Amino acid sequence: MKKSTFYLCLTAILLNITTIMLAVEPPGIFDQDNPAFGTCNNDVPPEILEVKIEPPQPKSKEKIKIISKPWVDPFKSEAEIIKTSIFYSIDGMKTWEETASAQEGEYWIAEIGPFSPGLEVNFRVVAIDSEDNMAVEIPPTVTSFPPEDNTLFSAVIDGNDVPTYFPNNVDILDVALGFDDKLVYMKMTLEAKVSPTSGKLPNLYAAGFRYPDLRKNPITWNHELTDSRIMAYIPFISKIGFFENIMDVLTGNSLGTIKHKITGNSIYISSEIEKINRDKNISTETMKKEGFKFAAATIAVDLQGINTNEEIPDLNKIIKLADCTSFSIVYPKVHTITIKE
Ligand SMILES: [Ca+2]
Ligand SMILES: [Ca+2]
Ligand SMILES: [Ca+2]
Repeated sequence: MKKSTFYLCLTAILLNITTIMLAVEPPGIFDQDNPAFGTCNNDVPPEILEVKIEPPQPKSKEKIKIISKPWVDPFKSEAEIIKTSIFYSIDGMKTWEETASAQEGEYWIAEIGPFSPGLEVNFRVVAIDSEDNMAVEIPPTVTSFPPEDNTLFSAVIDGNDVPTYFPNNVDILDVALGFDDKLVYMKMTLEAKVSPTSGKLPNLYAAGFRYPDLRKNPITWNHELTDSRIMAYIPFISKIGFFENIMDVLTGNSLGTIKHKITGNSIYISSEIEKINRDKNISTETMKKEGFKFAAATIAVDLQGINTNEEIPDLNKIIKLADCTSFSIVYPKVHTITIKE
């Protein structure tokens, strides 16, 4: 038995958690072999263990090697890194150029430059594995709300899914994140206009943030997103915000200070970065350095099922997954090089 399978079984037995992300899709209006779920049970994203440049203090006329070490924990996932890209900016992070990295053993190496003296070069690393999960560095460049598109960056991989399985208003096309010093900004884009219901059931648009995540605690699994911080919108009951967990989305209150805007096919929500962190003993700075786990899903929810006399409603009965994305480790950071004479 694989170690990860063992942990899965052990956790299932120990915790008996009900969840939005079932290994077997829940019955209901979306009860088919839904391809929109993609690889959402392969939830161990890659991380970026190391990023360095050579030479360490590049001069003009010198090419710069960017050497990164992305990794997927082989005890938890069979996936491998298949692509690592460097995105660099020489105009103060307004526009970005992509350069692919070449694999050399456990390192991925890209070459940029040379650049003129005094220039500030920013770069960020994005690594993708064979399950479409990624590790992504996202610079803190947001200056307004809703954020400008060029200050937001794709944080997961998804796309247009087969329309026969569910309406386009719950088909996630992209989820982008952005940051400033204090806030995290999310933009979820659907294929059709954001709307209150699918069939008879209200829609729930959700993005899960998890820190600490399964990298620190091996006895967690894909269902850990149920207990993540969740940015969510339920248009049917005008509920929007950043919530402690999935139950609070349905019955509790939002955390922190929320801004939101709905424009056609897109949902924008912002909140404080520090609210992502579930462990008060770990600083927000450490969390930024280590990155947090992220994924998004759209869900049809039976709100009437919550208003029963049961103290804890059975999430399996009231929640039906429509679309879900791949998983990422998101690092709110950017690398900066100043070119010497
Ligand atoms: Ca999908
Ligand atoms: Ca579609
Ligand atoms: Ca989709």
